[in-house]
Amino acid sequence: MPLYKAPRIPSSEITPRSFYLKRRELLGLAAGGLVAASASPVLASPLAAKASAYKVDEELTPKESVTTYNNFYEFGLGKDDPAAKSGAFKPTPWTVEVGGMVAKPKTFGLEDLMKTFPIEERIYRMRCVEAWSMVIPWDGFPLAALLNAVEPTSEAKYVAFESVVRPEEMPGQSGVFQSLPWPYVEGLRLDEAMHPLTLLAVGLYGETLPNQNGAPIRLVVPWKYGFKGIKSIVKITLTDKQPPSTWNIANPSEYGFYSNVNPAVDHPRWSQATERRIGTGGFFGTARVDTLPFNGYANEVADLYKGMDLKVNF
Ligand SMILES: Nc1nc2c(c(=O)[nH]1)N[C@H]1C(S)=C(S)[C@@H](COP(=O)(O)O)O[C@H]1N2
Ligand SMILES: [Mo]
Repeated sequence: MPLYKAPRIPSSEITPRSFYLKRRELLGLAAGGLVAASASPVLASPLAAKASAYKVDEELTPKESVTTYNNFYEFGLGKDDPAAKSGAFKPTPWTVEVGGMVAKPKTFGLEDLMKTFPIEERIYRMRCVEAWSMVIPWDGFPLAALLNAVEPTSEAKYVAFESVVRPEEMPGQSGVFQSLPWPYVEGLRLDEAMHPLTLLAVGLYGETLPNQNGAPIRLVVPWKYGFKGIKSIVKITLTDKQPPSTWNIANPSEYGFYSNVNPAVDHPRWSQATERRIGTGGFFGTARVDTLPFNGYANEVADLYKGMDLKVNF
């Protein structure tokens, strides 16, 4: 069921022309001006995303790869499990409980969130800790907008996130052998959470977020490894203590709390100096490119970590 119906901003206003053309091909749109939402059979539920200044001028990862090569252990360990096994998951209705050290705790309905906070398109470079990367056009709103609405108190120093637990809809959460403890949890320092790059995504490629990508709402932090981008969020809590994070609990020597993309700090079992750019060099191509400090967002975020030893705080 579409959550939001409005004509989409033409891609020409958002992306460089080469990507615009490529995108039009992908979406199967006819040449011409504005395409009304109802006129396109491809856009089942277009999002009213506005253009934003946040976009990398790199080739977009094809939607096919973005939606079939996923990590979402609630649906299984394989990259194709989330797309194959998330069909029974129901992302609506949905609420997100926001509380803890805030003046105005509130449980938001999803439609409420999407009406209250203007949705922007952000084209972000994404880097998984497994040394692969994508360039994804997200649709979402800054996490800061939501946090400001609930008014964090002066004691709040961190933000804790929690994913949904629904073993009956998520095959990776049932059975004897559990890959991870549930719920999946993550955390950010408050200044990281308030940074304008930090997004709550509700869509990608102009459409409602597919189940496998974390429907209906997930975190996107483009300068950190992908696992910080917690999916299917049901709870956000402001706190004065560093929150637990799932991969850090699972293996603290391999996955730190910060997990900023850093080519100079290798994972104990593999190098982080380069990455496979999924979807380049043909279908599921694997062109290898250098990994950039803070995933290329150093100008925007390096100041957040001034004076910190990033080898210790990995
Ligand atoms: N709840 C939950 N969130 C999650 C994960 C997960 O297994 N469960 N995997 C993480 C990892 S390792 C990555 S790389 C990204 C992948 O997001 P994508 O499938 O949209 O590319 O989601 C992150 N968020
Ligand atoms: Mo990842």
